[in-house]
Amino acid sequence: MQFAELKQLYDLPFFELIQRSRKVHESHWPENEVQLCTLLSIKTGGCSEDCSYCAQSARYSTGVDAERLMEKEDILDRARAARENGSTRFCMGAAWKGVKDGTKRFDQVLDIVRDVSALGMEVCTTLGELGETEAEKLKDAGVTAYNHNIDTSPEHYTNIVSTHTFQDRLNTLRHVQDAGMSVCSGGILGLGESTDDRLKMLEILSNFNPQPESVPINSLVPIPGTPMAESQGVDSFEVVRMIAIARIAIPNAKVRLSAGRKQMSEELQTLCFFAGANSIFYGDKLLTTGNPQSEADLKLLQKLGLSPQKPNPRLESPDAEDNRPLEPALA
Ligand code: SAM
Ligand code: DTB
Ligand code: SF4
Repeated sequence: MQFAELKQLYDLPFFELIQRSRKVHESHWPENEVQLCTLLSIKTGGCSEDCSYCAQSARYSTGVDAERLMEKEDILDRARAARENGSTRFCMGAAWKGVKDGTKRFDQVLDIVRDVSALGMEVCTTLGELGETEAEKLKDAGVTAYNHNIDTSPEHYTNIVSTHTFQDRLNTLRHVQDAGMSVCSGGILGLGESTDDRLKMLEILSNFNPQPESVPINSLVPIPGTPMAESQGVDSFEVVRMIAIARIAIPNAKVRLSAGRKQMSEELQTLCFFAGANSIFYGDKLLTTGNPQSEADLKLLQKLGLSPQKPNPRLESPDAEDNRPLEPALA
C-alpha cells in the first residue's frame, strides 16, 4: 500500500478503522488464535551501536553489563522449556552490530541454531547485520525467520541511530529474503516520531516483496541512561490504530504485539487483538526488560476465548509475487 492510502486509513474514525482491520483479519487468519513466541537474549549488552532506545548499547550507562555468548546447553534448556510451555517460536537475540562468516562467534551461533532447530519450533534469530553468505548459512543451519526491524521512517532513523544507516537495514533484509528465510521486521512507537513517520515505516514494510512474514510493533520501554529515557509514552489508541493499519496493509503477516505490553492494560491488549494482533512474546522477560507473567497471559487469553496457535509444520517463507518490485527501496 502507498502512503496516501495508509493516511486515509489513519484518518478514519476509530471504530471504522478497527472494523475494517477485523474483517481483513477474519479473512486471512483463524479468528481466535494467538502465536506465543519466546525470546532469549543469548548475548547481552556491550553492543557497539548507538541505537538511542537500547539498553544494550555500550555507549550508555544503563546498568546492563556486557556478557558472553550463552552456553549451547543452557540455550537448549531454555528452548525446550519454551516448547513445553506452548511456544511455537523461539527467538534468539544478540547485541551485536552483526555477524561475519569465518569467525568463531558465527560458527558457535550456527552450531546453536542447528540444535535448536531440531526441537521442532520456528527458529528466529536477531543478530544484527548479515551479508549474503551469513544469511545463506543461517538458513542452512535451520533459521526460519530473521528479525531485523526498520524501526521507524528513513527520515527519522538518522535521529535515532548514527552507527549504521536505514539502507544498511534494508540490505540485510534483502539478504535474508534472498536466502529464503522469512522476514520479521517492524518497529518501535514512541521514539519522538510523527504519525507520518509511522505510516512511512508501514508503507515500506508493506512494499517488501514478499511482504514480511511477521511485523513486531514495539512500544518504547524507556531505559534510564539512554537518550530516549524521558520519551513520552504512546497514546493507547495510536497503538491500536497502528496495529489495525499493519493488519490491513500486510494481511498475511503475524502482527506481533511486542515490547511494552507490561505497561499496557488487559483492555488495551484486547483491543489490539481485536484490531489484528495475533502474536505475543511470552515469558516474563524480553531481552533485558520485563514482560507480563506467563500465567497472566494465559489467563487473559482464556478470558477472551483465544488459544495459542498450533505449530506451523511447513515453516516456509512466503513466496514473492511477480507483480511487486524486487528491491525494498527507500520511498
Ligand atoms: N542487535 C539486533 C538488532 O539491532 O537488530 C537485535 C536486537 S534489538 C534489541 C531488536 C529490536 O528490539 C530493535 O530493533 C527494537 O525494535 C527493539 N527494542 C530494543 N530496545 C527496545 C526498547 N527499549 N523498547 C522497545 N523496543 C526495543
Ligand atoms: C522485537 O521487535 N522486539 C523484541 C524482539 N524483536 C527481539 C525485542 C524487544 C526488546 C525490548 C527491550 C529489552 O528487553 O531490552
Ligand atoms: Fe545493538 Fe541492536 Fe541494541 Fe542497536 S538495537 S544497540 S544494534 S543490540
